[in-house]
Amino acid sequence: MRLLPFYPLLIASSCAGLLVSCSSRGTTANAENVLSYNDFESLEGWIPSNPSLTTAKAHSGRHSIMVDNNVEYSMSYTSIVGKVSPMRIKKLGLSAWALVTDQGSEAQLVVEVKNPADSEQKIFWESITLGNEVKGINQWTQIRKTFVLPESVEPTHELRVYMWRGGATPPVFLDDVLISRAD
Ligand SMILES: [Ca+2]
Repeated sequence: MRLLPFYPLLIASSCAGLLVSCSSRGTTANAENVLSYNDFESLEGWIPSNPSLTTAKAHSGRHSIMVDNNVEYSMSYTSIVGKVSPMRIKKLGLSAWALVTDQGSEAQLVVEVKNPADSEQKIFWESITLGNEVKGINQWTQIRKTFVLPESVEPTHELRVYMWRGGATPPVFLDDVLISRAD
């Protein structure tokens, strides 16, 4: 399979005049394995006002999402597993660009699978501590991880990807989030 740079259709027009910024994202995946991608550029005005959507920092374009002392959880990717992929997802790939503004940030990038019919049921929860992964403060760093999903994940379950501030109080930013099949 050929490894293709991933340029989502939604931002194709905005990329036309911004080839440098688009090609500098360094976000790649086998196109057929991409489950979702968001650069957060097309949301303003289309969704209810959300304190996580910000123009304070951005890896691409003008927008990213953030958590801080006042924003416990970022905007979340939320979809029913069976809608995400008709085939079972054994491994989920996650790539995102993160920027932290203080040393030792405890903000987490979370992948979670829940049962919408039973919120108490723990299906899957793993996270990446962003402060451990970034190269330094105020530097955009690409975060990549593969999550092995358990066989207990059912098509009716809900897949969620979001940032949780954990113990972080200074802002933490996330942009260009790519969710892919990594089987
Ligand atoms: Ca962006």
